[in-house]
Amino acid sequence: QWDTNAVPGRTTIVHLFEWRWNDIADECERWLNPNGFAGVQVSPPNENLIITDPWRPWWERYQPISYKLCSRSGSEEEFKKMVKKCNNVGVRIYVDAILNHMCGAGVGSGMASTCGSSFDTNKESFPSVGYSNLDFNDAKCHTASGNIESYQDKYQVRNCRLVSLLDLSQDMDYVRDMLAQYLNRLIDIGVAGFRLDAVKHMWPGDVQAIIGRLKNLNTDFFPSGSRPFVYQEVIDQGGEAVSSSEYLNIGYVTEFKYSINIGTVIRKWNGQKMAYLRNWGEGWAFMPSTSALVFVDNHDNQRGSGAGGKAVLTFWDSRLYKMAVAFTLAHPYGQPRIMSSFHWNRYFIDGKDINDWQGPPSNSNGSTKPVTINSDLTCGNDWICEHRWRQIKNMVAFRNAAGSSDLQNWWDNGNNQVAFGRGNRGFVVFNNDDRVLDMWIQTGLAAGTYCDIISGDFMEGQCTAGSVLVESNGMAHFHIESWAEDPMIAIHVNAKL
Ligand code: QV4
Ligand code: CA
Repeated sequence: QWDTNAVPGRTTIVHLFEWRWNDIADECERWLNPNGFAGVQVSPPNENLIITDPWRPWWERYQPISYKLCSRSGSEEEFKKMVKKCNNVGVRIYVDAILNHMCGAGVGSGMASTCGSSFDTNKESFPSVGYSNLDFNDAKCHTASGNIESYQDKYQVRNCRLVSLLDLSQDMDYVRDMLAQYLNRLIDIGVAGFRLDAVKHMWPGDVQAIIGRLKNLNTDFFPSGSRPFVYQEVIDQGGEAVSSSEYLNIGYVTEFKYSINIGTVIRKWNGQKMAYLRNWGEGWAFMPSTSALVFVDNHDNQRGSGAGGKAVLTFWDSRLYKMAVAFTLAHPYGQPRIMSSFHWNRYFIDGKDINDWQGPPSNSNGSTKPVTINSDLTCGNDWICEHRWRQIKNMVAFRNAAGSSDLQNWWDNGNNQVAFGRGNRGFVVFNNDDRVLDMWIQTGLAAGTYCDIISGDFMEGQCTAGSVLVESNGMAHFHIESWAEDPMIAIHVNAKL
């Protein structure tokens, strides 16, 4: 549960939010494998409610109708093909699994679902799973609305409905069976693990019991005895009845403080400065590094929901975002996940984005548009593909090169110019001040010329842009203008001339 099951030497997970299975399969072969990505978090593959008001929001996929594998991302056959193709090139698949609930309570009945399964929310009936009203928590919830009304009461948080979503009783054998069966089917297909949705809203003992029923991974792709990697979505910024520490013995947990704080520091809000990142990680009261799933933004907080508010950095603030992602990938704390987004018509009215619901680029019949690739290797059809941005793609390689080397040779100017190395494997320098950085700094690297993988690529033994000369004593000279498009430099041993 704590091993990503990645191919050795690969470290970074990318969330290909709302991508089609066919596109992910292609991306594994043409981009993720050649660039050393560890794996992909995919959107929920199971059947969900079709919502038409608003028109096909991305969040309809968080309203399950059954565990059949058909969704806007594709069919069961396509899903299987993707898993196989990706595994065959050493890229793992992690499934976003919704175990807490089914669809919203007020939906009614019908067959407006992505595989056409019927349901009736008035009777709490989901025939294709066999759930009836006996399988939901209603009797255990004591709020007037039946919804979670206070996050200060752990019983409400676990036993009442999250925004009216029908709340499953994970303490019941039948529910545990259905959920474990769903996950085990995915394991048989060859997935490497799970992002568990809304874990704060399930009792730790119940989550544990379900995970305990899971098989080992499919030996066509993994060594025998391999356990699924598990990372649990628990938003804990402090101040609530439920804390992330309750789940650390089950698997990894999302560290939302990471996302909120890295945004605040890089934006230089609240008097924060990069020099304070010297003790980043546990020193900032984050959970232990070996439990922390870390990210600059996720699919919720990049559009203002979840947690983090306006501090969160996203592709919309690309310059600062690249710095935050580069810092995250250079720093040894946590298991990183990077976001790959689609464009939506963000439009703020009174501070609220009225289009935050918009789903992926789609055709008029609601089908998701394919990811097209432009000649400059960026994506078309409104797919942002942050994971293809040179600076981000090359920092994934940096993290792979750094491996388990310790953070060393920290340097800062007491303000927003900082630098650090990873043993003798890699070194990064950031200038987030409004004055030039012009310094000799100890890198800890062996003498030689290294490509700056931020301003260019290391290709066929050459640097396509800047390079850094490390002297025999490990010192190197760095010059970074404050107005540079990317005010940072990164070098590592796998991009050495
Ligand atoms: C609304 C009202 C309710 C009302 C109900 C009925 O808010 O009070 O009772 O109508 O009329 C959508 C709508 C939401 C609506 C709900 C039910 O946005 O307004 O309720 O459907 O019809 C995603 C979206 C949600 C969306 C949900 C289901 O973010 O907006 O709700 O999908 O479609 C907490 C949790 C954390 C959660 C986070 C967002 O602790 O677990 O909120 N994060 C995860 C996912 C997230 C997902 C869910 C959980 C739910 O990352 O994407 O929510 O699966 O912090
Ligand atoms: Ca619950």
